[in-house]
Amino acid sequence: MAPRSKDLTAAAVLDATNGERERVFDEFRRWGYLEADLDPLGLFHPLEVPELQLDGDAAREARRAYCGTIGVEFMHIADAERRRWIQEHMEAPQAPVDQEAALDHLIRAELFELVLQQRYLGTKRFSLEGVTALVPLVDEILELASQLGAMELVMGMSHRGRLNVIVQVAKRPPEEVFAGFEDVDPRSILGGGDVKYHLGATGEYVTRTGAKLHIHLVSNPSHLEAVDPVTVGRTRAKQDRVGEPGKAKYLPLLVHGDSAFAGQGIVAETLNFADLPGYTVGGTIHVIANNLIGFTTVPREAHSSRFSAQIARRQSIPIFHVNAEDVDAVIRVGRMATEYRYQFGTDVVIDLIGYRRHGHSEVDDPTITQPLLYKAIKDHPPLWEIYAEDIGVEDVQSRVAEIRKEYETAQEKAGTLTKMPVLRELPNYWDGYRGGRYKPEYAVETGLSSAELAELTERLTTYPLDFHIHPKVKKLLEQRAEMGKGKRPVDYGMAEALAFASLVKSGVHVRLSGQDSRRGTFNQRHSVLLDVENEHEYVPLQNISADQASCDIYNSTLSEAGVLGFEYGYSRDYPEALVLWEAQFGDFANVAQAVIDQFVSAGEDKWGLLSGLTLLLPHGYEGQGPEHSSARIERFLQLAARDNFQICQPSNAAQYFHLLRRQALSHWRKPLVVFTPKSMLRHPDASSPIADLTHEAFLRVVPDDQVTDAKRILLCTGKIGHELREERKKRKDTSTAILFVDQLYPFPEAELATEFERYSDARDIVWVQEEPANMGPLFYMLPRLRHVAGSRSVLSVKRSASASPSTGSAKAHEMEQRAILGLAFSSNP
Ligand SMILES: Cc1ncc(C[n+]2csc(CCOP(=O)(O)OP(=O)(O)O)c2C)c(N)n1
Ligand SMILES: [Mg+2]
Repeated sequence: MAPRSKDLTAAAVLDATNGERERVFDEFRRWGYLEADLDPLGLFHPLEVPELQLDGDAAREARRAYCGTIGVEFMHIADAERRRWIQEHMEAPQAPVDQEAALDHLIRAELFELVLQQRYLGTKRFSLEGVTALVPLVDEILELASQLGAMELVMGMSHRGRLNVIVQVAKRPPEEVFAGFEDVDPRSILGGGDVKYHLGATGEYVTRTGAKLHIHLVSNPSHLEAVDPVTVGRTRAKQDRVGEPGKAKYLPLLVHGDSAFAGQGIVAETLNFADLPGYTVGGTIHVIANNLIGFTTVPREAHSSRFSAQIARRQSIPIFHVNAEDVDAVIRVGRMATEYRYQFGTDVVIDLIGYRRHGHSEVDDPTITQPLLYKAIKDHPPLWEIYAEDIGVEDVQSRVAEIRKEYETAQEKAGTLTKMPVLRELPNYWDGYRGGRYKPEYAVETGLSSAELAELTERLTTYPLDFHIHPKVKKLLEQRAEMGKGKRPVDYGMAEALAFASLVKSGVHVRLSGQDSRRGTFNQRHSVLLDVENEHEYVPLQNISADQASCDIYNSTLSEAGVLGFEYGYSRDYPEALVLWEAQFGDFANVAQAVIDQFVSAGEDKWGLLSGLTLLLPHGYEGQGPEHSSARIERFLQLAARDNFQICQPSNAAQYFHLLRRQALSHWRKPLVVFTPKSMLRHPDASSPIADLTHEAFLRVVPDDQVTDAKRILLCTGKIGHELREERKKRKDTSTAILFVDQLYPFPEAELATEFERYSDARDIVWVQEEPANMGPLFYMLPRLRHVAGSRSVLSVKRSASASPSTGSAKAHEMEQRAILGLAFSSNP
């Protein structure tokens, strides 16, 4: 039956009303956050958005949802379902909040700072006051996350409020933190250790509903935001260890400063990992502890966007701005953000807007640079006071006195401690791995039998019958098959494939990432075969044996600091794996210098934390100009001390094979820096007979088996050694021994002494390098060589000191190279 016309009209009116209401709401959904009431001090004024100057019931309702103390940016999210999710949650009535618990968190957080302030006046603690709502916020995140399957929170944060978080979130007993202020045991860490607001901590959190969550606060350096990719990489490793459920079980949380979030590029690099197969962790929760200041710098000087959080807008993820003094709203945001992360598996950003009670640190006077702001802050009551009044709690003073007493007792206890407490426990997968100085007992045999090599070769060079392979790759695999059979010398690409294959076969997980690493920048790897007709992938390294470990090789984003940080983090939670990061050219590693300085080289010294991360850095002077020649060997050697890492340049394919296997199989867990070849990748001089892969182990110094009775010894590392041997052949020289130092650090003193003894008639020992005098290993080698050489003279040949690593002219390079070779063989270099 057709509807009567009266119904039609009513429906049309209803439609029109709904349409109008939706239109009004949409304006507020889109722009509401700009008019939201976000700053507790009221100094960061809401904007007046023309589109929102609307009257009527719908506008009033929409304003209540979107311009209160929560402002959410979400209309840039491409996915309609996700927008609808946010919309429904923002427009729904508010669920009740456990206000008593929230008040308790606030009092605890504020009093902790107060006791520190009173007992340790004049020391830095980077107080949380002004954004103490962080504590009930994290509590709510943990409450929800545990309901949704989380077992562990992996948390990265910098200085601000860190000590408070160690006590309130990681649940370390407060006396452990106070002990840091007492500096109870300085002798135990002479020359090492770190300041108290950088150390990591672990603990157990019990949620309001009684669930237990492990908390892991990651150690971090002063370098703001450098810990971000490390935290995410650590989370990924923990997740990978347990397979698919890992994404729910391990939740990463990053707490950022507002200035740092906007200013540090590594934030953008880390955000960019969110949805990438090799790097995703199913969503990181980002919290900006936004005090609207960075040291003395105000937002209008710190970012070109209205909110520091807006760097995250390039991603299809929500940004929740919330007034840090509306505690209930903060908790509501924590709930929404966590549910969203679990629902959609993406990052979310919470911009917690408050203020900073004191100066940047407590020894800094902020009234010099922000006199008016600090006048306002001086008269502003602490949040617990405001909240207690809001929710009508009367006997709050007795609660305050009780908590203060607890902290004071803890503080007195700290004064009686004689040993610095260790704030963290290591997971048991670190059992059996060793750091510290190298000991001979860490040596491992790395050779494989011919039969094993043949079997691996077979797996590496075959693919399904119906696979349409690219003709060039086909040829490469045919050549590799010949290499495995000893019909052709093994090159670096094959040596690496055999090393990886042998490791995964024996159960060692291999993970390598870097720019264009799947194919290899120099066309040398081809770890993934692509069917030319349908682009289906076949990965020989994933088809080695039925019970093999996985071999994951990823093309990384075009980032160095972020990716290296991630892989360092990964290595921290997967000590049994061979984890490698590859630079496209070695020089690009300097973009990741902060990660190298702060984590890779110093992590053990500062935090007692080990890593077996391997860096592959293509290096060598080949006339490609200042930027593609040098991986800056000198920088790594300068960082080397107390056996903190291994620095090697394998001179041939077999050496590379043994080195990779040594790194995975030894229980000495140290970062390994490998200078890898470019032009020598397939060069016959640097290729190896397959028999060399059956030898016992990596040679720190590669002896010269062509000269027995030398008058001179040329010492070098890398490509130049092959050029020197070629030159020697041309000159028909039989009195010069040429040795490769394949391990630069730890210094192979015993091996060199043996070689020098072998050539007892050699009077001159000459260090030859391609690098200019102010670069390369020269500064490092000379004093050490003199020590080993005794009365013999130690000379050197190198390029003249230079401000840039090399010439930009290929011809000039050739001339220089000839001069080096000539000098090396002249009697008076
Ligand atoms: C990479 C880096 N650059 C500079 C500094 C020095 N520094 C320490 S804290 C700070 C201000 C940080 O401001 P913000 O990110 O807003 O955090 P807040 O201290 O306000 O919590 C600066 C510049 C640093 N630690 N790291
Ligand atoms: Mg700040």
